[in-house]
Amino acid sequence: MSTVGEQFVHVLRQAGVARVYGVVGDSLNPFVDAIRQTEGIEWIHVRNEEAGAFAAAAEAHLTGRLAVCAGSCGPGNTHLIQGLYDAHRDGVPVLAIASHIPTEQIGTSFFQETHPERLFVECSHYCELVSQAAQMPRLAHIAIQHAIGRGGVSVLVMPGDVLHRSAEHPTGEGSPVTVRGTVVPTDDQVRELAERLNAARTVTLFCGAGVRKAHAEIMALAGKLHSPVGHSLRGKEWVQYDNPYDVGMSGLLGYGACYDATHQADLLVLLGTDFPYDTFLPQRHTVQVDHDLSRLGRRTPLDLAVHGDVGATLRAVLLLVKQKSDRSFLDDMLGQHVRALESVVDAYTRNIESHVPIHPEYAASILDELAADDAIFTVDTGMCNVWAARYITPNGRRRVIGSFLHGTMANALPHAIGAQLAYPGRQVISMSGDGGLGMLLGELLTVALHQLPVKIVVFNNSALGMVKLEMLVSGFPDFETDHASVDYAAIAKAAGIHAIRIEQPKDVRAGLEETLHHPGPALVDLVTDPNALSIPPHISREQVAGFALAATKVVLNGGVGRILEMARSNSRNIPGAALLR
Ligand SMILES: Cc1ncc(C[n+]2csc(CCOP(=O)(O)OP(=O)(O)O)c2C)c(N)n1
Ligand SMILES: [Mg+2]
Repeated sequence: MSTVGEQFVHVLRQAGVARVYGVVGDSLNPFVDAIRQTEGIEWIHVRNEEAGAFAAAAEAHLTGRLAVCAGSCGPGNTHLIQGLYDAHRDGVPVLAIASHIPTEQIGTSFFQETHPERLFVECSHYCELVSQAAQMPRLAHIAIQHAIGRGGVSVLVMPGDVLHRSAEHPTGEGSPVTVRGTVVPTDDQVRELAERLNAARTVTLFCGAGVRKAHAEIMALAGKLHSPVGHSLRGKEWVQYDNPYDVGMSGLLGYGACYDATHQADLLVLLGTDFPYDTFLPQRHTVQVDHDLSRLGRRTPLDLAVHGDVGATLRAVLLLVKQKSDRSFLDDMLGQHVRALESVVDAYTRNIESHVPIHPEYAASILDELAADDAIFTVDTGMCNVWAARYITPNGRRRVIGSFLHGTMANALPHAIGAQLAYPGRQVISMSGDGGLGMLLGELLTVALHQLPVKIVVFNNSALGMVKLEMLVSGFPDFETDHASVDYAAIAKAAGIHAIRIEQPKDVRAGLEETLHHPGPALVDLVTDPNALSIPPHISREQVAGFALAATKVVLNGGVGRILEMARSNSRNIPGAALLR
């Protein structure tokens, strides 16, 4: 007769789970022992449960399959919360096991007592206490189905004594559903969408992460409508490549002509995007397509809301959409896009190859050049988001993930751990801020322990750069954002990781090459420029605000790498393009 813990691990195997991330401890021991004894599932020891949850989030994000993390009772599982919020916001299927104090002690203020079934409610679809052996394996199935079916986190709170008891019900052979179906819109909605697309003189498509797998359909629709195609940060990896209609990105980190294209079109079509910054949307003449009904219309009033997967909807509507003949709006926007990119690049990238300290944009552009065609980039919250958005060129095979919705620091390295375990053969690159790396520094030890060949590229500006920028923009003098220099290469070496520190721009290329080609774990500590945003001394508060605005524009409108080449080549395809240049 198996224990509840063994039965539970068996159910996880049936759901295709190959590993569980966490830190062992007391109430969790029966579960961990069941993993020890079970073929095909392993325990991945991390240094902080938060990192375990991030690693599971990355694995679920990249594979689309269920990933699992665990924390022991009380403090062990409260650590999970940051990574669980991240997974839940991203809608990726993660199951967390929060082990719990002995059932007979619940409610007595026992040692380490918390109430995980209350704590994790906000960052999960399903969060339940398993208080009897007889509830299993049913609750395990329900938790898994919630995570996969609704897309997000489920939490099972399991007291150690329950995990240890004998199972009361057979485990069964059934495997849970692990693939989601497609949401097909109604015929009426498809017809109405087609009518609006045909009636509008000019149409812009704005794409989010929900356009994954719909690249061909979007290109076909843009071709028929002569539509500019813009994207959010999360949509970029799915739609920006091989796209002759690209007008860039909208939002705080946006660039190019996306904002104008979305505001000047007669009709804006939001495709698979829950883009949160409503002030960047025109708030009129908008239709939206999304597989999640609850998202429709929550950022902007809609003329039409279509409930359907983007690919399925576009395949249906393409049959009814007529070819437009006038492409002047598209051509105007493509021309504007090139001009926007050219002017800022010229202004910002001069002398960048000899600029000391190393300019982060220079380093990011070389990283983009040298990285593998199918590399997975994990990106820290902070200025690394800006560098990745501008410089990492998508191609349909690369992946770029970050904490783009929850926006937490320190995600990149633990995300890289999950990514590398899920894809042992692929190049995984963690674009880490020095603040982010410092926050979960112990995960260097996880990388070393499991000999994960992740490549950690540290943008070490000795500053909380993004916040420095926010302070400047708000007219605050920057405060507590700059810190003493830390030699992360030395720390990594002490942890047993191959590492180099680079201070001169002339060494960046060779240093990145060496790091990327190193067969095992490797870190490159790039000492980057903290002064791009520094305030001249002795200036008034108003001047600070003015200066900050200018500095922000310089940085946020900064270089854009290979995007410019693509925009130039797209604009060359405009009939009469020579006139624009
Ligand atoms: C857990 C957490 N704490 C604080 C913040 C606020 N915050 C956003 S970016 C940032 C600075 C990040 O610094 P670093 O990792 O060095 O990146 P940089 O911007 O300097 O490139 C901070 C403090 C946050 N997003 N998450
Ligand atoms: Mg920094």
